[in-house]
Amino acid sequence: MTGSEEYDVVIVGAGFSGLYAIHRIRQLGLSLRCFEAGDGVGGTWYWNRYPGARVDIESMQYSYSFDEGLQQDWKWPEYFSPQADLEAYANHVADRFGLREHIEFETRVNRLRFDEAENRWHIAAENGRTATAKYVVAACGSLDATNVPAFPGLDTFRGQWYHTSKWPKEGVPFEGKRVGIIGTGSTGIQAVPVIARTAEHLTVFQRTPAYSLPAYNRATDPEYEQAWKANYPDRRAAMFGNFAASYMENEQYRSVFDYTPEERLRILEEAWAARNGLLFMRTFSDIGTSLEANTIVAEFVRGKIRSIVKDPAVAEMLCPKTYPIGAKRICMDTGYFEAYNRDNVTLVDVRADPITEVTPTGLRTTAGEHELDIIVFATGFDAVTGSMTRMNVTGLDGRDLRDKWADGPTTYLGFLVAGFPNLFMIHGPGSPGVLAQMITAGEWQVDFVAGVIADMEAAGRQRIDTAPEWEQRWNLEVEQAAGQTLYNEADSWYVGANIPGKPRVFMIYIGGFDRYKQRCAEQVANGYEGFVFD
Ligand code: N01
Repeated sequence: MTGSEEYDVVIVGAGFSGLYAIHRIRQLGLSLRCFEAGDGVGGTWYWNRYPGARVDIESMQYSYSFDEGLQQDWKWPEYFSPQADLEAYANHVADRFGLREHIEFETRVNRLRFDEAENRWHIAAENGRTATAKYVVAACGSLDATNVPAFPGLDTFRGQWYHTSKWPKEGVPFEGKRVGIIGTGSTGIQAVPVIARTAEHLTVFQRTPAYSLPAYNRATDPEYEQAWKANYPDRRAAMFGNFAASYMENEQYRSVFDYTPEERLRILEEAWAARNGLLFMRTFSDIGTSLEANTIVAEFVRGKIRSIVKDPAVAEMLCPKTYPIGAKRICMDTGYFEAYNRDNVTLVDVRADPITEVTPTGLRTTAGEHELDIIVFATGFDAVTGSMTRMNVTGLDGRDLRDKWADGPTTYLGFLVAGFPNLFMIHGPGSPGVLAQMITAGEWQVDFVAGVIADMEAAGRQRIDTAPEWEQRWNLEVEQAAGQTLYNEADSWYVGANIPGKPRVFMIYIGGFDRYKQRCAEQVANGYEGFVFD
């Protein structure tokens, strides 16, 4: 379909939040259209098809809550779903609720311009599609703008190269191939053991070692599933009131220092043997806030790495020592460290021996050339802000969002940017985003935005904006919340450190999803305090 059509609402992205936004906003009786870059639904779980891609939050809770019939009917075969199951679920939801008819696929939005005379957004996509809308809901993901480091010579490489988040649907055969993978974050850690099983040789290029803990994935136990299905309303209610939008039970939640060293060790050993990584991180209450507590737990994890990896020199290279455990997103693996005990896996420390260029036949580091047939970039994303700024967004007075955010993103309550009226972000900077369970938190944010739009329409208002002073106030709350944790202690994508030149700002509200909800609701109840209407 071509031509500039007028809608009340345009939604960008048909991932989990975008799909729910279609469902929810349609209930308001407004006209809407969703533009999606891919040729299918699912967002993150559409794009990330790399070997081993799997969610690390239990699927019984990492799923929609808005429809009781859906959550009763759907069966999750595994505790932590692989990409294919999550994509199948997104497709089921799109069909079950008749959402697909509102989506235009292969329509990557690359221009969003606010026309202040009309109070409307003009939307354009790479394929030439144009539209206008009173409101835009940007549900375009926190981890979608791909980061491929600018190594010289990539265009000369005669083999194949892939970024993990743009993986070919038909898959990549590794049999008989010399494969190099750059990056050891959550993605690299999931891919390494799987690629190692079939590649002739796998060379892992590691810049910073990651703390990774066992995932303990397994087939869904029928009793566990039944316990969830019998109690979904209560458990969902608990999740909506929780700091991480997650369901937690049997919490042992006291300070490391409430225990003797022997008790601590026993608790940590029990946790390591039975709890997945995210639960392990909640063994004690102060792992994320006290450096001393954190160091005790980090040393325990380093001990585990040393006990798994047989070559002591390789084990030492794999031990993270330069930042607190949990200050970068904790990784969860299935056989990651064990993969280094295979004869066909080699580890290269590219901090000591940096990659200098891609050659026609491989990768060169300062120490020499590594001949490769396939290079896998598990190098992450221009996270949180990249999916917004790459759309070439201009607001009042033609101001570019990239200029506005040159020193770091500013938002009011994580969803509205001063000077960019009627543009609502889901999981935007300054929201709990990636530090809360994203499907549940996304549902809440979509409901919140739908409420704002409904109020606007009921009052006959044309424009909702905020003011820089309210952005400053909210940024201060975001900063203060982060300041009470150890998150600033690591060079992570949470602070933009993975992208050369990106300002170092902690971009996520870590004060808790529950607190965030309360703050949003308070400001609205207070007569939309901090908002500016026209
Ligand atoms: O990306 P990352 P990711 N030269 O940015 C390295 C979610 N996720 O795709 O640490 C050499 O974490 C970089 O090194 P360094 C999850 O939230 C969830 O793995 O910057 N190396 C790092 O090792 C996660 O946090 C799931 O020094 C370079 C790696 O590449 C987020 O997505 C699964 C480099 C990038 O790690 C992102 O994870 C997967 C360079 N120039 C992802 N540039 C689950 O739910 C970067 N690196 C399980």
